[in-house]
Amino acid sequence: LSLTADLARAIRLDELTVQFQPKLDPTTGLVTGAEALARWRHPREGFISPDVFIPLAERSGLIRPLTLHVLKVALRQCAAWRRAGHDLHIAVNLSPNALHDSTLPDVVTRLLEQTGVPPASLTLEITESTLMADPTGGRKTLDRLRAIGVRLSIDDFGTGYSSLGRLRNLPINEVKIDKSFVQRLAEDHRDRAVVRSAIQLGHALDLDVVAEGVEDAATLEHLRREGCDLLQGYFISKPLAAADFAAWLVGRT
Ligand code: G
Ligand code: G
Ligand code: MN
Ligand code: NA
Repeated sequence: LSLTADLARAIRLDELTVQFQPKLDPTTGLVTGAEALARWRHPREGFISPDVFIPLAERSGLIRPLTLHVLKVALRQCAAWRRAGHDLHIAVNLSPNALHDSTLPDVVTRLLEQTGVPPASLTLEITESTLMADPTGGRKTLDRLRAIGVRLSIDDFGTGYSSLGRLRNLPINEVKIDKSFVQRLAEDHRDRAVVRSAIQLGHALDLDVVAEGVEDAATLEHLRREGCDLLQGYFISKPLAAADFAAWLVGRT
């Protein structure tokens, strides 16, 4: 209970920060964007994982202010990069309850207007299990977000038992193959088969295909050859604070 009060305060006082993990286009070698990942450094407990505080926020009614905070920080950062001449897009994670917030599309519209980030430069990542657990609940919100021009991505793809019929009918732009299939690609032929099928399925449905969890050069090269559109993982970079991200970006060109 007191951790909940601490989280409410953390959101208010900017104790909750955001890191950025680059996404690489393997055909050009260019960084095209970043995923925003929330971080909480508790004054007494130290770093608390999002795997702990996101579910806490969901249970305690704090997910709306938290999502708003991360969206705001991420879009402001994206706008700053774009002003500095980096044509980057930004991806933000949505948790299950965020889709049930009927004000979300209006909030997103307002934040896009305030920051000047083009709608198509914002991707919202929603886990496959969220989408499949609740086939109709969030659909209206998804449709309204798509109508704004925001991009939608299925996160952790491959772990949530999408039916092919559902996948075909969702208003999405992208699938993001879960890192559990990507991390051991180089050693495990079954993972290579799953990833190849996911890429082919995504492309057959006119979706962009992103892979996360790229941890070595062999995996990057394999995914490039297989036609994966964007890559993310520790081999490219771990998530970085905004200042470090800008320095890293400039340093690699
Ligand atoms: O880097 P990592 O430990 O941050 O992330 C752990 C999990 O927390 C991932 O599943 C990630 O999607 C999730 N996560 C990180 N930041 C956010 C956020 O701002 N909102 C939501 N809903 N999930 C997040
Ligand atoms: O669940 P989601 O995909 O949104 O969250 C991404 C999570 O994966 C974050 O916790 C992030 O820190 C982590 N991550 C990013 N790149 C790698 C990687 O190459 N290997 C591993 N094991 N985790 C990664
Ligand atoms: Mn994600
Ligand atoms: Na994921």
